[in-house]
Amino acid sequence: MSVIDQTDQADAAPTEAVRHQWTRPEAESIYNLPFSDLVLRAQSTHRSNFDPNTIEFASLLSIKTGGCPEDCGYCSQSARYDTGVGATRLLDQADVIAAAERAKDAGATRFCMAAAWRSPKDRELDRVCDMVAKVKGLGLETCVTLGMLTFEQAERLAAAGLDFYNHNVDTSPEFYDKIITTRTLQDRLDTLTHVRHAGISVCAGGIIGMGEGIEDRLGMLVLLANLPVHPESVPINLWNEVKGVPVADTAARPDPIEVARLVAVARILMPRAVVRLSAGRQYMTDELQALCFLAGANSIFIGDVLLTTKNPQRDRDESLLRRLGMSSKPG
Ligand code: SAM
Ligand code: DTB
Ligand code: SF4
Repeated sequence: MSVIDQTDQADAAPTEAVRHQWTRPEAESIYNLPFSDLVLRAQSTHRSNFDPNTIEFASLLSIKTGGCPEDCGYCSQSARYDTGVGATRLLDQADVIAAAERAKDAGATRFCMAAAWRSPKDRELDRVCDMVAKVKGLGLETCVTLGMLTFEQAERLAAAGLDFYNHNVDTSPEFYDKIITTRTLQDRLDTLTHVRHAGISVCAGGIIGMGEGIEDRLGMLVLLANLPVHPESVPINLWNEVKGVPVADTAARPDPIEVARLVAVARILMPRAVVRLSAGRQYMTDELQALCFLAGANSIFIGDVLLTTKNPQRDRDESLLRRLGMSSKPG
């Protein structure tokens, strides 16, 4: 039987305690609840921790695209695959600030800057730290995803005022080696520890639809939920199709009900995390997105592109949220 963390439980919501010792069988039995029971439990947990009609808007910018030495089998930016995505240099600060201003005008509250690196070099990190400080000065929350970090690098980002670091576990421990060989899952967990110890909030999630089983999707959530502190943000990405990568040969788009069930499990296992419907919303119907919000998702990326792939158009998102009576500002 799992043990409830007494310290966290004291101030936790009555519907779902914050726990860090979830088991796979527990996650499976929650996932397999009758759908109405599952969604009710997830929605009750959600309401105890968040305004249920508020969605966080995050905006994403690729500050350094392509030419990445890593072999992540899903990614258009790996130099190892012929995907048609070319390598760029690190963007100039002025271009990044201009993009952040546009994102703020479009309603984003968080600005995420992503670089196709295995890990940043010192002089590259200096430039990203300057960008973080400037973007924060616009009144936006800042997030970066730059690959693996040492503790010292995380400390430098913290000193620049960085709010969040995104580094995904991507999939279950069992499926991981089928997708990536150039960095281990432990490497990723080490980076998350460095980020956490530097006092930066953690954004960590993964990808579904690469050919993994439901047990892998749940294994990924259990891994995240059993970190010593839950990630503050959990992005759930549906694999966005990319031609020329290994995952293109194994991918299978998840059944929509499976997606909603998984979001509900993420909400229940990590009651206070902001769960983001991240990549892959372009394949979701409005009805599926509505179900996912009901199941506890409360963040999206806005903007027509993510890094190298598409995201729903702004007018489609606006129409959906209007019809659902949801907005990015608390009601
Ligand atoms: N290079 C850095 C790294 O991987 O650590 C940061 C950028 S990387 C693009 C950030 C995350 O985006 C990956 O860990 C993966 O979870 C997600 N991602 C990449 N390509 C994707 C795709 N085609 N569909 C869905 N998610 C994707
Ligand atoms: C995350 O989990 N999803 C974002 C962000 N973190 C950096 C990236 C999605 C990338 C989708 C594929 C692309 O556009 O190239
Ligand atoms: Fe490189 Fe990140 Fe893409 Fe992996 S996911 S190939 S590390 S850009």
